[in-house]
Amino acid sequence: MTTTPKIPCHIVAGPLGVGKTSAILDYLRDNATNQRVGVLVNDFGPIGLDSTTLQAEAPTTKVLNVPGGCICCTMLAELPGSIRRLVSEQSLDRVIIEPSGMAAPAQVIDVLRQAEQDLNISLQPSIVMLSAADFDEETFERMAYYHMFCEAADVLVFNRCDQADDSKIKRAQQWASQLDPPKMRVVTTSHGRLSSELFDLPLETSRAHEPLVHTHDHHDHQHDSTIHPGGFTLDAERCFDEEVLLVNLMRICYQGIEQNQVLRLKGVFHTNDGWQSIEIANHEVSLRPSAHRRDSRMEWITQPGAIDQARMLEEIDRPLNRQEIAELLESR
Ligand SMILES: Nc1nc2c(ncn2[C@@H]2O[C@H](COP(=O)(O)OP(=O)(O)O)[C@@H](O)[C@H]2O)c(=O)[nH]1
Ligand SMILES: [Mg+2]
Repeated sequence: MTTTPKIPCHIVAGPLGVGKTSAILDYLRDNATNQRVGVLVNDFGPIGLDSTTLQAEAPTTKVLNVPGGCICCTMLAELPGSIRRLVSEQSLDRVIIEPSGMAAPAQVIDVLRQAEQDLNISLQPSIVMLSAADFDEETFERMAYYHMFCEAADVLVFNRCDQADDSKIKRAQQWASQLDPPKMRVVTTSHGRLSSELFDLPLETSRAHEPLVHTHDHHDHQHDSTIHPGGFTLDAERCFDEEVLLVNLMRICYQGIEQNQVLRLKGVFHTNDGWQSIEIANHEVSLRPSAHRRDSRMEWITQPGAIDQARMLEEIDRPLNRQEIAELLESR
């Protein structure tokens, strides 16, 4: 019999772009100095940008990426092995798992629960994030997509409250408080700022050890073959023009590439204004200084067709043309 204490293991789930990585980073900022945290990220793209960001911003944290590509399906099969790798390399006080936004959280929880004993981990109350800005009673009642996330939540977080008005936030809280079985906590926040206490909720009161009430079985979760990930890495020496990058990103965010929509895009670039982290999420472009500066890299998901590396590079580095800029500004 081993008497090694079980390692608390958390899952932070939710749709693509809702703020999962932001929440994990926020936790690490406050806690990574006094405990050894292992983070397992299943990012959407083949490059593993979230894990790179996490590693750059929280260097003492052990970060492991489970490569995406085939997204949910791959991750489920590889999850126990990845956790084993993470915990065997060094002793950890805690493990946090960020499943891809495309994975059904209940399935991830089921896989973890089956492997709990074997991996010497103890599954903690699940944290599931949704966007307060997306809240609407009718939609949340109607769509299996939202049921899937809400049912798997022990702690339900409405993030992006900065993008929702007060009455919407109140209605979201009200709606969530009537869920059955009741949630351990319903939290509203912005930018993934969560109280660290949510990672220390007592297990006794958690529903984590009861079987989840599955109203949707595995067949409900089908791989969406119209969604295509892509990515590239480039030598650190190559320097991009920040303005060119930004304008091109705006174009592909608002207009797509040919008939394809860019659902999500993330990258880190060496520019004439230093290293910048760029992003398309929720139909918005953002750019901010980056801690990562080893190489330029980017990944994306498009729908309904795939965009290859060469084409994407050409799109983001395309020389600017005044008329195009004027049209772009007008179309906003
Ligand atoms: N306005 C706003 N942006 C947010 C919020 N939370 C996260 N973001 C931004 O949304 C983007 C996606 O967040 P991320 O944490 O990577 O989402 P993930 O895909 O769930 O891991 C990033 O650019 C974040 O900075 C929020 O509450 N409000
Ligand atoms: Mg993420």
